[in-house]
Amino acid sequence: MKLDQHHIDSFNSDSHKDHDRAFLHLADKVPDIQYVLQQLQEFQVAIPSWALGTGGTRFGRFSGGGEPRNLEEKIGDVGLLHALNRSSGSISLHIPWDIPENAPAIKALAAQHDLRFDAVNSNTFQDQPGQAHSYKFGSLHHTDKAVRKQAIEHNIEVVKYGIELGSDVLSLWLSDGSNFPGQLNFRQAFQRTLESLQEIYAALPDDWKLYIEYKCSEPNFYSTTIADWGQSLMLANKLGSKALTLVDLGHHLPNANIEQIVALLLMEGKLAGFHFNDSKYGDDDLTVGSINPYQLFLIFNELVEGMDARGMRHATDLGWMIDASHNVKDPLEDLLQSVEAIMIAYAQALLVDAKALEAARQSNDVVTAQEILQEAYRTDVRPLVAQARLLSGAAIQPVKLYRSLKVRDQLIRERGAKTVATGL
Ligand code: AOS
Ligand code: ZN
Ligand code: ZN
Ligand code: ZN
Repeated sequence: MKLDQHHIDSFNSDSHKDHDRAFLHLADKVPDIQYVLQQLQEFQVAIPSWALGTGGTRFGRFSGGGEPRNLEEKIGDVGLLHALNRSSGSISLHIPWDIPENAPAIKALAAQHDLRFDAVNSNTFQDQPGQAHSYKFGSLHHTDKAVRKQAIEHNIEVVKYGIELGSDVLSLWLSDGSNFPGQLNFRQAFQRTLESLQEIYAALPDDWKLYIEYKCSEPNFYSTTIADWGQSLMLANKLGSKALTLVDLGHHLPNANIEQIVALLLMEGKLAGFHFNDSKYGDDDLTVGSINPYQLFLIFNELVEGMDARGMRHATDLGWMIDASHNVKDPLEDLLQSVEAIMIAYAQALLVDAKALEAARQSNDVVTAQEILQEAYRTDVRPLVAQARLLSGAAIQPVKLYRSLKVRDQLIRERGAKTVATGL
C-alpha cells in the first residue's frame, strides 16, 4: 500500500488550528527558528529492515500480522513511515536476511518511495542453511582459520551487495566472545579479530566506511571480543581512517556515561554514528526515549556542540539509525514513536544556549550550567518538530494519521494475519 499526499494534507488541515497556536507560542521564544526548522527538516533517521516485524524473546514470539514477507514489502513499510514523517528516508539491510536478488529493481522501488540505502549489515552470529563452517564459537576471532575466512568472505560479499544498491557503509556487529572463564585467550582473540578486519578493510572501496559496533555482553555472557568503545576504537585506529566506532545505546554496562563517550569519540574523529534504542536493564532494544529521554537529550547536546565545533553537517556527517525490536507493539507505530523521540531530543539540543553554557562552565557556575541544559530539556518542542514535518509535507501527528487510515488493517488484508518477517 502507498499513502496518498491528499490523505496527509487533509489530515493536516483538520489539525492545523491547534497546531498553529502551539507553534506560534513556541516560535516566539526560539531565537533562530528558521535555522532550527531547517535542521529538523534535513535530519533523517535510517530504519533497520529487522525492526519492521514483531520481535520476540527466547520464550516466544507473538506475531502482529501484516508484517513484510520480503525485501520489497520491507521497503514498502519504510516508504509508509517516510511518507508519514518525512524523516525516515533510508533503510538498512541485513544480509542474508535481505538479499537483493535484482538490485536495479530494488533500487528503483526504493527510489519510488524516496528512500536510499543506509549501512549494509553482515551476519556472522547465525549459521545459515548449507554453510560450511559453524559460528558457534565465533566468527572473525575464531581459532580455526577456515571459519575466519568464511566470515571475511561473507563481509566482502555484503559490501558487493551494498555497492549495487548505492550504500557506502559496512556495519559490523560480532557476537564473538566467550561464556566461561578460561574459554578464550583474550589477546589472541583480539589479534585474530584485527587481522580478519584488516582483510575486510582492504576490500572496502575508497569512499566506503566500516562501522565497528561494540557490546558489553550477550549472547556471550563472560567476555565479548569487542566489548566496549575502547576496544572498538583500538581496532578502528589500527585499521585506518575508514574505520569508525558505532555506538548502540543499549550496549553499555549499567549507568555508563554515554554522552561522555560520544563527546570523546567525536573529538577524535572516530564516531561512526548510532544505533538508537532505549533500555532499563541491558540491550533491551525498547522504543527510543521510552525510558531515559534525558540521556538522549544529553547525547544530542554533545553532538550538536561537538559537530558545530568541528564544522560538521548534522544531517549527513554521522550515521543515524534505529536498532530496536518490538515484542508487543505494532512495529510501524513503534518506529514512528522512536523517530519522534530522536527529533525531540535533537530539537531540544538545538535550543541549548551554547554560549551561555560555556560561560557558566568557565566561571564554574554549576547551577547556571544545569539550568541552561534543563531549560532546553524542559521545553515542549513537539510543535517545533511537527512544524518541520508540516513544512516537509508530512503528517502533523504521524501515529494519529496511521491509526485513522487503519494502515495495519490494510497491511493484514494484503499480507495475511499470520506473517513472520524475514530476519530475527
Ligand atoms: C546486536 O545486539 C546489535 O545491536 C546489532 O546491531 C543488531 O541488533 C543486529 O545486527 C540485528 O540483528
Ligand atoms: Zn545495534
Ligand atoms: Zn544490540
Ligand atoms: Zn540494542
